[in-house]
Parts: sequence; structure tokens; C-alpha cells
Amino acid sequence: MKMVIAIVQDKDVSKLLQCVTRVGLRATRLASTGGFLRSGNTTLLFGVEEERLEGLLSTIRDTCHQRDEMLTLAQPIMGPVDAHIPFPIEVPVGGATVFVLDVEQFIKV
Ligand code: 2BA
Ligand code: 2BA
Repeated sequence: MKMVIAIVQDKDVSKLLQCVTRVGLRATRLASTGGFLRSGNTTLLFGVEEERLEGLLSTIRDTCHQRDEMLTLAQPIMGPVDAHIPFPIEVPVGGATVFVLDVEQFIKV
């Protein structure tokens, strides 16, 4: 068995969960926050049989899209007084960041 940890954008979660539960896969949804943008995203845990791993990964690929988010940085300027000019940059986010781990034991009690 494998544990798939997928960090996805909130906008993609409903579609992804709809697709995976339709084919009988199990998932757990956790609210999370990206360390860089400091905005919300979703971490999904999937415990899957090895033979279903590729199918899950391809569903993640199909449902999670790359988008550009704006991040406003403050640029210091030299002058008689200290000042900062805010300037926006575009940061690409997604499709999904996926970790696949071996599961030593899967127990339901
Ligand atoms: P349980 O199998 O006891 O699962 C309870 C909760 O544990 C699940 O909540 C989910 O958050 C987590 N979980 C279980 N197996 C998992 C796995 N392989 N990977 C990641 N997380 C896992 P829910 O998803 O709300 O499911 C509640 C109950 O509904 C489940 O109880 C199961 O009896 C049923 N169920 C869940 N997914 C199903 C599906 N795709 N098809 C049919 N029944 C499903
Ligand atoms: P955030 O940390 O909010 O990052 C959002 C996007 O900002 C990233 O998109 C990436 O394009 C950029 N970024 C992140 N850290 C950066 C840095 N130190 N320098 C420059 N640019 C940076 P994604 O790579 O698609 O990541 C989306 C979210 O997935 C991340 O949100 C984070 O929550 C998670 N993530 C990505 N890689 C991870 C990793 N290696 N470990 C744990 N979580 C990760």
C-alpha cells in the first residue's frame, strides 16, 4: 500500500474528490497553508493499493491546474528617507505537489 500526500489548490479539491470517490478510492482532507504565499491550500491523504497508484496520479494530473497568484513584495528605495515601493509579482502555483510514501501497516480497528 502507498500513502499519497497531495497538496492542491482549494479550487481543484471538489472535482478531484468527486473523481476519486466515484471510483471507490478513500481520502482524507486537511486544511493547510502554503509557507511561501501564506494562503490556504488543501492537503489530501490517500491510502491506496499499489495497483491503483497510477490511476490516482493521473486523476490528480487531470484535475489540478496550474494558476498564477499575485504576491506583493516591498522593494526598498534609496533616498533621504527610508521608503518601500510595493510591487506585485506573479507566482505560478500547482497543479499539485505530490509525495508518495510506502505504508508499513494499514490497520482499521
Ligand atoms: P471509514 O472507512 O471508517 O473511514 C473513516 C475516515 O477515515 C474517512 O472518512 C477518511 O477520512 C479516512 N480514511 C479511511 N480510509 C482512508 C484511506 N485509505 N486513505 C485516506 N483516508 C482514509 P470519509 O471519507 O468521510 O468516509 C466515511 C465512511 O464512508 C468510511 O468509513 C467508509 O465506510 C465510507 N466510504 C468512504 N469512502 C468511500 C468510497 N469511496 N466508497 C464507498 N464508501 C466509502
Ligand atoms: P506555497 O508555499 O504558498 O508556494 C506557492 C508557490 O510559490 C509554489 O507553487 C512555488 O511556485 C512558489 N514558491 C514556493 N516556495 C518558494 C520559494 N522558497 N522561492 C520561490 N518560489 C517559491 P507550488 O510549487 O506549486 O507549491 C504549492 C504549494 O505546495 C506550496 O504553497 C506548499 O504549500 C506546497 N509545497 C510545494 N512544495 C513543497 C515541498 N517540497 N514540501 C512541502 N510543501 C510543498
